[in-house]
Amino acid sequence: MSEYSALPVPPMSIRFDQGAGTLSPEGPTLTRRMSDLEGLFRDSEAWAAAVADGDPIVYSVVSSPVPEIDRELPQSITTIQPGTTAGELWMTKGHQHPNHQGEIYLCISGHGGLLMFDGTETRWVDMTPGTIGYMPPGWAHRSINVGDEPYSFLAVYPGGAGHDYGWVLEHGMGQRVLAGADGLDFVNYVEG
Ligand code: PAN
Ligand code: ZN
Repeated sequence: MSEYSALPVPPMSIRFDQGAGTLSPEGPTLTRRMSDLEGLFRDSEAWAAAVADGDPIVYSVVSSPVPEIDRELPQSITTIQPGTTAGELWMTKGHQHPNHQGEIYLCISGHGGLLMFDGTETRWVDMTPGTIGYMPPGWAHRSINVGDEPYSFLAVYPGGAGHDYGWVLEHGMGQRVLAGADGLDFVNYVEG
């Protein structure tokens, strides 16, 4: 207990209430509506129409009280609603960790996918309850609900990792994921 004599948070247990979608004790909660996803869907007119038509909640993120600071290990649970916009499955914004640190996701419920992009190559991890997806340092990541019920997953990441959303706006994610007639359609990010 040398440098860390005053811990920001004590040792604790944290409970997730699946029905309510809440963590206890809780930290910040984020709600991402369609309007928060500007510039991310392939069809910007369909995106604008969805914003005008009720601006639905696409996903929410509940966090524990563990702070996003170096050496801490924050956690959050993201729940993405099922849906498509011009065929493109609903998703998170996606980001890169500027400090290039690893992260894990654990699927809790529903059916999703984890799309990773290192600027050149893309990777896809199918996420069903019990699956742990690993994002190595330097891989931008986006989560996508590929099912017809809400998709929830736990994220655990280094507190000093930071979140760079501009990276995805600039570089894309390599691919997009659309709902096809017989399953998922992966298309190139720019052409699709
Ligand atoms: C996750 C994400 C969360 C929301 O906790 O932040 O799923 O996605 P966006 O941050 O891309 O909107 C995580 O990867 N944290 O590092
Ligand atoms: Zn992350």
